[in-house]
Amino acid sequence: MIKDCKQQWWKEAKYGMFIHWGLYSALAGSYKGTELPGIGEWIMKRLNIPVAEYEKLASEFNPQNFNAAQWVKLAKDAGMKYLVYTAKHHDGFAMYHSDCNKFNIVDATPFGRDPVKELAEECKKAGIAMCFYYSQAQDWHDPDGYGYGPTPDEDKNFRRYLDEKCKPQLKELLTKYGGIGLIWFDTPQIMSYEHSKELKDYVKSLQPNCIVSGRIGNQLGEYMSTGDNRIPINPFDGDWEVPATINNTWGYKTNDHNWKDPQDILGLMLKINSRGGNYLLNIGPDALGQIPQPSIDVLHKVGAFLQANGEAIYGTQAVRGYPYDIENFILTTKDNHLYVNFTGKPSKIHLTLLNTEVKRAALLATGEEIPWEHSYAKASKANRIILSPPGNLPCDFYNTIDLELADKVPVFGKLEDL
Ligand code: FHN
Repeated sequence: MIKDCKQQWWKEAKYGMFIHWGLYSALAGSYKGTELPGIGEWIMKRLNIPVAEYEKLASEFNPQNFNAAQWVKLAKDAGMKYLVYTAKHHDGFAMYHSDCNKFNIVDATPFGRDPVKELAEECKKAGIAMCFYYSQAQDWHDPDGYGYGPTPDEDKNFRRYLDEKCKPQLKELLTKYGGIGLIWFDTPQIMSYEHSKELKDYVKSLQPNCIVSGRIGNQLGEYMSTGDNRIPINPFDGDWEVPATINNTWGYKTNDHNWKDPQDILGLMLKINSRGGNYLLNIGPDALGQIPQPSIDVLHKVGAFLQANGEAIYGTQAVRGYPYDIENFILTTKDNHLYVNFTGKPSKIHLTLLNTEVKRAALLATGEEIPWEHSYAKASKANRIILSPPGNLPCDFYNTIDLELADKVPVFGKLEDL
């Protein structure tokens, strides 16, 4: 089913910040000397930490270095347009001040501050959409949440959990912090169609413009959420998003050093945007509220590209019909502009099968015009544009040539015998 989230800001945003932060961040990937092999936020479940033991983490959770202004500034500098914060992950701990459940960062920790209040204020100032991740089905702290204890989920009183925790918390999130861009539901598991529908309707009744993410369950999401770190191989119709990590974990892990570099991240972003999607890139702050330095560094470098070349990203549409997969460039498009995002320092870029007239070719970052030649292969009726970028390129990792065309994209020829 083609999804339409109906919110223009989200369609144009293309790049957002995911934040996985919770009590699991304090364990940082190991418990009582046992190293967790997988993603950090699953430590309670995977290492069988009893609820009573896990609760004790709260009494020591004191992220003294949390600074909402710094986090939001990082998102802004990185060129991200929305921020999705884990208000409650599967461990059931609310990372905001919940009135209906004491297992939350204000009531259960010595920290005593409400990060959401601070983040929402900073987002508002910065023009970034504040959004929440909320684990609507799994709750390892509530006896009727999925995944709690050994009882099969089918035997739980999910209705009670919905009425006493999930819906009251959604109400808090959607009434206490101003306009919320979207709720990022996750892992619906065996939720019934009626339950997914009820939660979606509930969100809409509180904030009609708040988008309901793809993982509400039962195909009721307003955009398609791909698998984690999974990119559709072809341009994909409708609204969709790829949630993705910078290293291998969402929640902070001391020993995960498998950081992607700016070249990787930009390549992934361009690929996703080129196929019509949004890129939701995660950071996992630590127990003190500090964002790992490698994440900060990579986000700044990607941000530098976006500051110079953002026009080739924000508000773009999927590029449909270009028949070749060419290694050193990725195309993005908006109206009658085709953006050639290329790596390295090629002296020539061959763009074949472009069946329209080029009006102007220029580096997006500087406006410097680029010479191009046009050739036409009569037999295959194939047009070819050869671009000659300058030796001195303004940006690291990727540069962008803005081709102004006589027609709106798609304007590509078919693959035929040459
Ligand atoms: O189980 C979660 C996981 O911890 C993480 O939050 C990701 C993010 O997309 N979602 C689930 C797995 O897909």
